[in-house]
Amino acid sequence: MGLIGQVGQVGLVGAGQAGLVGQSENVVIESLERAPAIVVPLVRQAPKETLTRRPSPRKWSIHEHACHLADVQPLMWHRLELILSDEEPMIRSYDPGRDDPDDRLLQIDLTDALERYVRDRARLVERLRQLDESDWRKTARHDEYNSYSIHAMFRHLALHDFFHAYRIEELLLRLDWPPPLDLADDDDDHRER
Ligand code: NI
Repeated sequence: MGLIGQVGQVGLVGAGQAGLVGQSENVVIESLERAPAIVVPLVRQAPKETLTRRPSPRKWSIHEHACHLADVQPLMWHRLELILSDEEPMIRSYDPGRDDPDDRLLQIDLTDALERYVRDRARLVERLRQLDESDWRKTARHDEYNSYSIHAMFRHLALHDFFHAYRIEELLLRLDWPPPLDLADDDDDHRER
């Protein structure tokens, strides 16, 4: 069976589990549900010496990318409730570079942030599973996007997890920085590239 067929099957299983919505909503929920299991161990691999080290003065460290992922979740929760309750919701964009002091994320405790990320995400996934198809189609105006629905917002959040995870991984694997913690400790058999 080709890849498309397999993807279709996975989607059908997901749709059967939730019932309220179709495959495109369920894959978004499943991605949001699974992301912390990739993101948190990835962050935990960062050696102490490089955890808060910025690759350049204006670029975030691993610590900052991780804390940012925890930070945006209350914002998304708030947007969801606004779109569900308001007749003509208007969303104002959030840009940490524009809206926050430069060192704000460095002041946050990483362990607290990762715990919030996991806890808030579980709560969000539970909330999303209560929505029906018409909720997912609800829209808002957004000051930086030409269209914005609940579906688009949470697909964006799912992609956003991995956008920052990718940046974290780039920093973890930098040739001129110390290697990630358990890769450095593992024997060669467990190494993957
Ligand atoms: Ni971001």
